[in-house]
Amino acid sequence: MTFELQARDAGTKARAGRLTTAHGPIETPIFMPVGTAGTVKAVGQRELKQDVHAQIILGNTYHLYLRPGLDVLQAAGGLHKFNGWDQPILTDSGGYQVFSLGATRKIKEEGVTFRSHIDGSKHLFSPEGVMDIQRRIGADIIMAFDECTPWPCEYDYARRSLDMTHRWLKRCMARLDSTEPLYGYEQTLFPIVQGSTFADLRRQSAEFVAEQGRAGNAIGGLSVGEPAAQMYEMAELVCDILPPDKPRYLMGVGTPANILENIALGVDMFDCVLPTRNARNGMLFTAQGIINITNKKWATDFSPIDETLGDYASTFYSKAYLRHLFQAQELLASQIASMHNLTFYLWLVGEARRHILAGTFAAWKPGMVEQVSRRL
Ligand code: PRF
Repeated sequence: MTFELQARDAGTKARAGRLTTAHGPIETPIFMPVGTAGTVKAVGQRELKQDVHAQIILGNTYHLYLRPGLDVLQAAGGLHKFNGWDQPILTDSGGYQVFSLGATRKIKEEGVTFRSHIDGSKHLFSPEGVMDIQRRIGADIIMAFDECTPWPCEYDYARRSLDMTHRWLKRCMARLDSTEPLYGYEQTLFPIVQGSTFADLRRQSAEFVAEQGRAGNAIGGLSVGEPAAQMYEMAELVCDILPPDKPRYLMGVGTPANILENIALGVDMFDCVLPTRNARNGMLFTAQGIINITNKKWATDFSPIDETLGDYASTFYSKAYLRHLFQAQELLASQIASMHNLTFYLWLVGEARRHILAGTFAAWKPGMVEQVSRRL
């Protein structure tokens, strides 16, 4: 995997780049739609490619391991062959998903034991096991096994957890580097910076991760309930330490405004369930602001969902029709809203990229942050 830095913004720390994987290029900054169980909920692969213009999607180790399971995925020849998505895929390590299981999981040095949310069966995820699982799933970018600390978090807990996440990273690297890809193409490991909202821990973690010299790096443990100002402070501190010639991925972020602000701090890659999850509840992100499409005020608004984007879902269907579909609990409501929100997120990072390349990002960003945060 290679990363070419194409431009740096003069007024902020924003960058534009091109990441090349075995399944094609990714132009950064980029948003990656979340496809937890090998499907981006309510959006088909053809629409993801042709309408949404997604360049890379996410999968989750935890969900795919439990269902359909590794035997099925391996028999298919990996996740790309199984779901028909022939562009890049990233899998999260399952750490984050397992930790959110709450009472049914136990964290130890060896790894995490947990119970399946599907049938209650007991499992162990260890750094080595999670590397083996991600080999069998076959994503282009695979994530280290980490602990995402809750927020707020005691300093002592955060420090001990961070040390364990660093030991786990070493174990992940040893395992990955001593095994071969199963499907003939390269798989790249991204380590994850943790350290909660403690500046000294974040600095220590960013330095440790930078020293490992992997092809890309991630920032975890943010957007877990802390105030946005603290998220930005930690992201900036970490970006300033991580190597400039490698892509930086901020995990699980965020709102359109969060994404623009973090691009300005030097983040290149994002993922979040917000555009798809909120779409299914009728919350639409548009270039004019945020819409709750179930609101009565849209009942006779026959204008397109968002003319700015120019894609199929956003221009073909009207606000009034989409509202009706939600009122009637029609399945098409989720499809249109999810396609639209994802198209908007990809449009937004594309615009950011265009402005970085043109040298106008710093001047463009504040107005756009305001515009996309408005409630209509
Ligand atoms: N670690 C992992 N996945 C994640 C996170 C993390 O800290 C987050 C935090 N926002 C989202 N997804 N492995």
